[in-house]
Amino acid sequence: MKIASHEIIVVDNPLERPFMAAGVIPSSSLRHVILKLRTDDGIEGLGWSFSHSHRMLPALVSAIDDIATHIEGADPLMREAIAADILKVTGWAGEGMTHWVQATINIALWDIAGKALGQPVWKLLGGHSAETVPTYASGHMWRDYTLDELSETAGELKERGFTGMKFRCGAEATAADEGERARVVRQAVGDDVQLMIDINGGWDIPRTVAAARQFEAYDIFWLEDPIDHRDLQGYRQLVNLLDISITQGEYYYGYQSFLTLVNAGAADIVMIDTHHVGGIDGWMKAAAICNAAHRPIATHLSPEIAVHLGAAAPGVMMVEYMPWSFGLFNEPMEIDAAGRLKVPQTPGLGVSLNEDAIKRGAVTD
Ligand code: SMN
Ligand code: MG
Repeated sequence: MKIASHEIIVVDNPLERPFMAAGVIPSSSLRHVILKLRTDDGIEGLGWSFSHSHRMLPALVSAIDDIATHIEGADPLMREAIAADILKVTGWAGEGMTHWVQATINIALWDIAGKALGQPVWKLLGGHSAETVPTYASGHMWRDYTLDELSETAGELKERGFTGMKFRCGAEATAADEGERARVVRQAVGDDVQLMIDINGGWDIPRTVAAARQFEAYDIFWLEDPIDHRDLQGYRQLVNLLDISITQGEYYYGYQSFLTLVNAGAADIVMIDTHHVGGIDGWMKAAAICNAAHRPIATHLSPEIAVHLGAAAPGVMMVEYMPWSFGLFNEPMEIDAAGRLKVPQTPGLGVSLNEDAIKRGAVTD
């Protein structure tokens, strides 16, 4: 089996409501770059990347196109050889977009592997959870939500069956105001829902400690990315000082950086982003580092892929249920009566493109 050809499509997928996150532009849709990677025996693997910003997206599309051409003729099951070959010709560009390119290719290669072998990806990765994985609702309750909106949305998510959910803080004038957000969300959902708070960086240590003291009253399951991810000593201090679990890792590129993170004791729970670590193989390596350091893992974004990672790797505490690509695929991501995410049972990643949504959102310029 050989990689024979590819096609790239760029698609905007609308969001229910424009979102605000620190360091990320407000946007009303998410732009996806979808790679269809085809083999000489007729298998098509899907890989994808995405961004809220449209800037540099043409460069990413062009880079994926260039590298997909570069690997034509390779055996798609030889993923490590392909990754090394890609690194040889892209390493000069350093971290960042090179990981997005590697990830998009690697995800498509895994989809091909699953389809070629007739197995879901999670099982080929060494599955241990065949039915469901723990999940929490994300993608709502951004920083621009008022207290009333937070309360209403938290109640709705609980109604939908979620037993965990994340909301955002970090834009309020005082730590007490941040605490108010936690109070209304906790009040809306009662005692038996896990609540996470994401700051996306920007706080210093005194502000984090002051806010965490407020949050403690509302049984917050984790506090995510309060300070700059590069401040390893700061994170180590917070991990040691606070009772609330500190989660971080989504901003780290490459699986190797997770060794630095865990060795520094810079997180209670480690969040690994599939694209930032260069795809599914990179994610599994980062997860193994966390396993060895006895740190629980949370996935970041891309639930269609992350559900496989959660079903394959030991130590995955949570799969983030982020709805940004919902509608682009025919297969809904379903939660069961216990609020757990159902694991796909069909070969490969188990997703197929919804051609209507692709046509509707096609970006042609
Ligand atoms: C997040 C990630 C990417 C864009 C916006 C928000 C957030 C999360 O940090 O963890 O979901
Ligand atoms: Mg986050």
